[in-house]
Amino acid sequence: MKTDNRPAASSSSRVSGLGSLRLILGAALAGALFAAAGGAAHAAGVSIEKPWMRFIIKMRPAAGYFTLHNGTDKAVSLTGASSSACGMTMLHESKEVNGIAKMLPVKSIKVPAGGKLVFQPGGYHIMCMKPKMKIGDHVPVTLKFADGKTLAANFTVTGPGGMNR
Ligand SMILES: [Cu+2]
Repeated sequence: MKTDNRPAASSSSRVSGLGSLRLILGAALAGALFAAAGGAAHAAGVSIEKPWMRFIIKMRPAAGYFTLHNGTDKAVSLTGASSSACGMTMLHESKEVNGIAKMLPVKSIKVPAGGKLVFQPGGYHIMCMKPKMKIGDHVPVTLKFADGKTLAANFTVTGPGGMNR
């Protein structure tokens, strides 16, 4: 089993100049009331690749990972997520600060026009605070963007080893 502390493997695929990190835990909640019904799918061009959720035990938050592709000619900003399988969700970034692994709440994450952003262990993730799932499930998650649009995907639930084991 791996620790979650290493830097993201492919830093080149990550977006620089990210939205500011804030230590305001409630920030991610603001969007959570939006668009649960998922009526307004995001315009074609923004897509989710390989969504998966790492689940350990019910008493611990699960973490959602995916690659977000922005095929449009405008930057998009991810501002939150919601899932009926998570209770509450938050956008987090794992970081090593003075040698100590931390998770920092993130208010928004920008994906440049034509770019992509990789959510992976050791970096960005959706924290699923109260997981209601089991390994093998496919749980619905709706991503929310600053422009009010949403994008839904089913995340495959894995155990601690993730998709590779
Ligand atoms: Cu987290």
